[in-house]
Amino acid sequence: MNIGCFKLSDFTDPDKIIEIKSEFVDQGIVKVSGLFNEAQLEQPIQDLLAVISGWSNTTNFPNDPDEAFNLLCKNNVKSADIALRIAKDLPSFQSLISNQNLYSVIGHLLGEKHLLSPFDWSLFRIDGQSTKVSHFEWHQDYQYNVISTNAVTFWIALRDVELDMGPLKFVPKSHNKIHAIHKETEVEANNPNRIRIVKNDEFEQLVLNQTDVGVIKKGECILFNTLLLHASGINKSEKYRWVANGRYAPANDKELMARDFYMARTKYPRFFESAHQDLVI
Ligand SMILES: O=C(O)CCC(=O)C(=O)O
Repeated sequence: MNIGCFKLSDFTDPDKIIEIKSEFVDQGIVKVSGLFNEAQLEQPIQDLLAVISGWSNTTNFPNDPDEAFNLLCKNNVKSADIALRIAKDLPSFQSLISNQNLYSVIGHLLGEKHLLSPFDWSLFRIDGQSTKVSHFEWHQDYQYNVISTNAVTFWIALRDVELDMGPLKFVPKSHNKIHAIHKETEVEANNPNRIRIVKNDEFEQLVLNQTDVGVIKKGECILFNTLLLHASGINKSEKYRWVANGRYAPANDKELMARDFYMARTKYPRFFESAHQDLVI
């Protein structure tokens, strides 16, 4: 097993909470099941299909999400990108990522009651053979969002993610420093790899310890520290990988408060460069 697996009911037992927190602090990542019900997981997919079915103007639009998305990509690759933007704005997606169980579990991991979730940094991901544009190279989330160095990324499987579907790759225990990045000359807001980590000897050594999260069943949720090195696995299957992800951070983080809650946003994607000038090469 590559990752510590826990369930929602574990968070009612104080001893178990200590165990989960210590796993999270040590490894930088855990998996939690039982946070969401079937309807919460299914509604964003169904709502997205309904919107894109109307938009694509296709008669007999498939009911099967994989077939429907495949048809959309085949008709026009750009449509897939647009669909992902629509998906993030669906109230059922917003409701999924604001789920109370998710909030409470992350609150336990951080030992905090009040959390913030900057919605710019949530993603509805549908990754398949035809959507390679969304593939993430090795990175830390912090440089993208600059929320807090202890922010937690959540990654919810909306459908089973099998081994051939590109399980998320990560380096255990790699969450103890902010890596330097290259200075970018052009801002490409929609390029997932617009922030490039400096691949020095230390980085190369770290990625030798890479592993992946393995099979993730529908509804299971991976939680990891914003400094954990991670990357997309490649989906080699015929199916799509349906995932919702986003970030939560303590509302009382000292650095965040000192910056009057200023953080990177879609509008200010290069904030890391001014907040951490010493880490831009
Ligand atoms: O799901 C993936 O493949 C990668 C997601 C990711 O790296 C991120 O959102 O930071």
